[in-house]
Amino acid sequence: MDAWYSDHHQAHHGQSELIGGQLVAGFELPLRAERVLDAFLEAGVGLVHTPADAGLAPILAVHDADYVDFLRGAWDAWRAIGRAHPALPMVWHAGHGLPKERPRHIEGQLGYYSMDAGAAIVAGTWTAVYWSAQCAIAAASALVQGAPAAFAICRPPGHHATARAMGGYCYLNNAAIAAQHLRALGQPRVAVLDIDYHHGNGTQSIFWQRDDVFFASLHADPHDDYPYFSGHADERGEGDGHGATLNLPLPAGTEAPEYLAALEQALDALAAAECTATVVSLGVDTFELDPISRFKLHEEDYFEIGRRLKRLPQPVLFVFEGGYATEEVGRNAVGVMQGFEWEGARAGG
Ligand code: Q9C
Ligand code: ZN
Repeated sequence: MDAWYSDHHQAHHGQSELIGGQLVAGFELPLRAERVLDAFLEAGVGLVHTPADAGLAPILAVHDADYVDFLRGAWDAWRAIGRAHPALPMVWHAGHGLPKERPRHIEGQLGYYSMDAGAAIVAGTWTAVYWSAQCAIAAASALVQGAPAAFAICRPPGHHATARAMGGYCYLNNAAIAAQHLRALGQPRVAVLDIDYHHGNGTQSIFWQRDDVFFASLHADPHDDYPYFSGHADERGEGDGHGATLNLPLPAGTEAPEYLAALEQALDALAAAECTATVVSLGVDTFELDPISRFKLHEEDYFEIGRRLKRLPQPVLFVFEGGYATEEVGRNAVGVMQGFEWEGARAGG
C-alpha cells in the first residue's frame, strides 16, 4: 500500500500544552510524523506520494465555513493584538447549546471555536492542518481509483475536531473529511473505525445523526480519561443515525487479549453494517510506553491488530492520529500496515 505525506506539517511546531495544571512543551511534535514516514520507507511497505491540492471544498463538506475562516486567520488576529507566543483558548461557554453571539475579540473566538486548551495555534498551524487534510483527501481519492488500501500520514491529527471546534491537538477532522469524500465519490456507505487511545468525539459528533457513515471506536473509558464527556457505551447515535455509532470503552491497564476481543466485537458490527469502504483512525497511543495514555499494548500487538483489520469492509484507508512515544511511534504505526499486508498475502496466496 502507498502512503501520502506532506512536510508542511513541520510549520506547526512549538505549541504549548496545559497538562496537569502546568503549561509545558506539547507532546504533539513534528518528529512523530517524520518517524512514521521513516518507518514506512524503511519497511518497504509502498511508495510515498505528496498530495495534490484538492482545495477547500472537501474540507467545507465537513466543517463550518466560519470555523475554517477562523482557523485560517487566527494567528494574524493574535499577532495583531501584539502577541508572539502560541495562542491558547482560555474561556468557554459552558451553558446549554451554542453561545448566541460570536465574540469579536480573538480571545473570545478562540474559546468559541474550541472544546479545550489542547489545540494551540502558531504561525504555521493553518498551512499544516490544510495539508494534513489534503493527505487524507488524496489517499481517499486513490482508494476510489482502485487502490485496495492507503495510508494518510496526517499531522496534526484530527479525530477530536468537530464541525466547528478544535481540541485535543486536532483542528480539521482528517478521518471525517476522508469518509465524507468517499461518500462524495460514490461509496454508498462508509465505516469509520477509531482505534486511537482517546474517544473520537469529533468524528462521532459529525456523523451522529447519519446512517451512511457507521462509526465504531475503542478507547479509554471516558469516566477516567480524556475527552471525558463522550465515548460511553450507551451512546449509539440519534435520528437516522440511531444504531450507527458503537462505543467500546476499556479500562486503564487494558492489555492485548482484552483489546483484541473488543476489536473483534467492533469488526463484527462493521461487517453487519454492510459498508463498502473503511476509514481507520489509527492512533498508536495505546502503546505501553505512551507518555499520556494508560493501555498496555506491546510493539508486536500492532502487527496482530493489522492482521485482524483485514476483516474490515474493503478498501481501507488508514489515517494517522495519536501516538506520543516518539522512539516507537513509527514502528508501531507501520506494524499495523505490515500485519494488514501480511494477512492479505497469506489469504490470497
Ligand atoms: N492527562 C490525540 O491523541 N490531553 N489527542 C490529555 C491526559 C489531551 C490527545 C491529558 C490529549 C489529546 C489525537
Ligand atoms: Zn489519542
